[in-house]
Order: sequence, then C-alpha cells, then structure tokens
Amino acid sequence: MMDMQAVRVLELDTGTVVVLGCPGGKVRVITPGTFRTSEAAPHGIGSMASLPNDLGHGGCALAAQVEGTGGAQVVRVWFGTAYGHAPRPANYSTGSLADSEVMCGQVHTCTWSPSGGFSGTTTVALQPGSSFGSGYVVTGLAVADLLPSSVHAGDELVVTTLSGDVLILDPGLGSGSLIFRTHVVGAAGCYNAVLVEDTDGDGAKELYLGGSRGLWRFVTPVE
Ligand SMILES: [Ca+2]
Repeated sequence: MMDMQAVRVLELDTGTVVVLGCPGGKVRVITPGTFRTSEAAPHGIGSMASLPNDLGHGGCALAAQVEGTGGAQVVRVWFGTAYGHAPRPANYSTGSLADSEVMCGQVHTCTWSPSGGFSGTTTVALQPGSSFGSGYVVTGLAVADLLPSSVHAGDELVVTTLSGDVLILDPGLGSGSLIFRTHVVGAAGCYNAVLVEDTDGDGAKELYLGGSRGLWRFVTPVE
C-alpha cells in the first residue's frame, strides 16, 4: 500500500492544525472548524492557508513540528519534491547539461504561525556537483533527535529518495548541513516510510526505512 499522501497533524496551544504537502508543489495549513454540538449551532467553517510560492513538482515527503512556546509557537515544515523548477537548458539540442540544469530532488523548509501565516523558505537542491550529492525524487522526510549530541546537537532531518539515497541533514538546511550520506539498493522511504525510534529500549534511537527491497535498520555510533 503506497500513496502520496503527505499529512501531519500538530497540536498548538491555539488548537489543532493540519499540514498538507501537495503533489503540485504547495504547502498548506488547515485550521479545522468547530463541530456541531447542538441543533442551534451549525458546524464552524475552518480556514486554509497556502504557501505563496510553488516549490516544484511531485511533492510527497513531509515532516513538521511545533517550535517555541506560548504566543511564540510556530510550525516548522519540511517538504520534499520530485524535482524543482529548472531553467530550459542553454544547449539543450546540441550540448550536455550543466549541473544546475539537471532535474533533481529538493528539500524545502518554512514556518507557519496562527498570527503570522507562512514565513521564509529555504531550499536545498540535490544537484550533481553540490555538497549534498545528487538525488532524484525526495520520497520521505522525518525530523528527530537521531544522532548522539557528540556527533550533532539537537534534531536531525532524515531525507530519502526514490533512487535509494539516505541523507542526514541539519534541519536548518544551511550550506554544509550534510552530516551523513549513504545509499541503499532500490527506493528508500516511500512515502514517508521513515521511523526514528528506540525500539529495543537501550536509550539509543534507530532509523528504520521502508524500501522497495525490504526494511532497512540503521543504528547510531553509540549503539
Ligand atoms: Ca536502540
């Protein structure tokens, strides 16, 4: 059973929000309305906000978490696409493609808050020649504190691709955010089949990926 649903439900102090990663390249946040509780009171209609910019094509990977406290709470969203908006290759009919002209998977991050809406977008392109290495079709994302603090402090972002790439990134997606990179046979993490959990209870989390060739289990250096 596979589909391309990218849905996350988060609880803020102000109520529940639903984050959607849409295949067409949009990130949307739905604030549900109220349920009907009596004959006299109709259902409340919720609202939906859309990220103004279109982030590419084939979006199917999504992670989200609540950051901050009280009135400063924001939802941070990570969204993965099959490929982004690439320019028409300059020498399409006669020459080879430049690295920047190769269609590649992309990972994006932005924030949303009840009072401020969407804000900022940072994009990482898995292009040939980049520090991230190449990757096509981002299939899965998860944010969690996977690695021990001696390797990387705070949370990490797990990124998987249709071509079997497995990347561990700093969630800020700045330059040099690649922490670890490996490759598995077949597709990895479709679609959001990524779990970070301490299933054996030894205090160290493992990384599990659903793949087209089976289930992959990675352990951290402290296990
Ligand atoms: Ca463990």
